[in-house]
Amino acid sequence: MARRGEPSVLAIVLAGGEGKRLMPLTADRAKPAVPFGGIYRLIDFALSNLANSGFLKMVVLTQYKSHSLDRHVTKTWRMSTMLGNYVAPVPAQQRMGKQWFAGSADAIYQSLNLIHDERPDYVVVVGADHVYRMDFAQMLDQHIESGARASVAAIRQPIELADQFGVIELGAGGDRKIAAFREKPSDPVGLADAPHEVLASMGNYVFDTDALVEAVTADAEHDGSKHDMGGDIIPAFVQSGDAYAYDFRDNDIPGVTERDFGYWRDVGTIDSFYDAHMDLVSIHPIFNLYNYDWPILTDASSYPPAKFVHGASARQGMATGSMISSGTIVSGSVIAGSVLGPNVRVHSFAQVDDSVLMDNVDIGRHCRIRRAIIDKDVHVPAGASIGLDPEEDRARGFTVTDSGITVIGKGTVIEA
Ligand code: ADQ
Repeated sequence: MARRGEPSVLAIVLAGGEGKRLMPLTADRAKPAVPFGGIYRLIDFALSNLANSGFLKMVVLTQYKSHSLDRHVTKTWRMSTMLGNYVAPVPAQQRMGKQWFAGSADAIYQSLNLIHDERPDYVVVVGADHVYRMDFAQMLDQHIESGARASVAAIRQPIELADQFGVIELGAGGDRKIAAFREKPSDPVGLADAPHEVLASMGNYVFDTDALVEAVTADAEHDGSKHDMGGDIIPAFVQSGDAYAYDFRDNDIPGVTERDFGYWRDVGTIDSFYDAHMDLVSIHPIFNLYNYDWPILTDASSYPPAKFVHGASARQGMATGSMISSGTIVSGSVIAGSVLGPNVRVHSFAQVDDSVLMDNVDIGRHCRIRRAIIDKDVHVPAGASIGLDPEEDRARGFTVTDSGITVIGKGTVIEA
């Protein structure tokens, strides 16, 4: 419920992404449902940011392999509806015919009934696959002040990544009006004050409600459109002179320090997903999960605390530079620089370095694990090595990135 005098806001979370570049982690789940940081799912960052911003009416548009995403949103983010707040997963509606969603704008078009039911003053549209903290209420304030009909959150990124982002060019006027917007350009132009950088769209938008409804409706009737927010809708607002950029550096978050100021990671590839985990376990975390002034929320499991014991090995089970989730037992083995999810077992004489182990992974005795991501429910048999020899890992059917990260998909059976 909006407080009296405050604008009413509906948040739409785009959570239909396929996440092809995160395979095999997205083999049977949507990208926003991919586990992150031991106990979270990627979508928890977007939903936590919205909740902390005070925007408590959220619809989550899902489509691709949405089962585990639906379950997570329903189970973890269910709210009391007494005050009119909700987080509702909404599967592809197919209201306009049998076709699957064509793109993110089509997803919104097919769900216009949600906007009509809610009749908000503003609609905040956010992606669901980034790791960051952001106060969308500050972006809304600027949106209202600027007179924009559409605002696009913007962050500087290295120019070599321009083909992964919508690239914004500001006008010469010194205000933040967007003069040009090109989705994933192959010939980007650097910024005047930083030729090796571009101003990238973060995929988060604020719209006047009627402007968004008009834009996605007009787009739906346009045959040549890919029905994509970044590719079609934002460029249309730019053309009519109604789009403004919101500079992420203006976003002031409680508890954020110089170390994690401006942190935003698109974890769309295995390497970036892995690197963002290493950011969590660095000594002075550059992404600080322990900032309770802007908490990242998720399901609080009822596992017992993590435990470190002697196993058959004479050495004490131990972990350094690591995050170890509840229910995990490290027995007579050593963990370093790693993130372990809930209910993992690591048995005697094993060594796990610089790795990400998800729920219920079981590491047998004498195993050596290095620079690996092991998805849920994988049992690694005694004596196995993973991440030490890329050729051997590939021969065993594991995914190995060019930078040498080995990934083992959920439930993979590994031969002894
Ligand atoms: P991409 O992430 O490549 O670029 P897209 O694949 O449309 O764009 O994904 C955006 C968000 O929408 C993701 O959260 C995805 O899960 C979701 N999504 C995609 N199709 C959907 C559908 N049919 N239904 C529901 N959800 C859907 C976008 C912008 C760029 C910007 C980058 C920032 O287009 O301009 O720079 O995000 O990472």
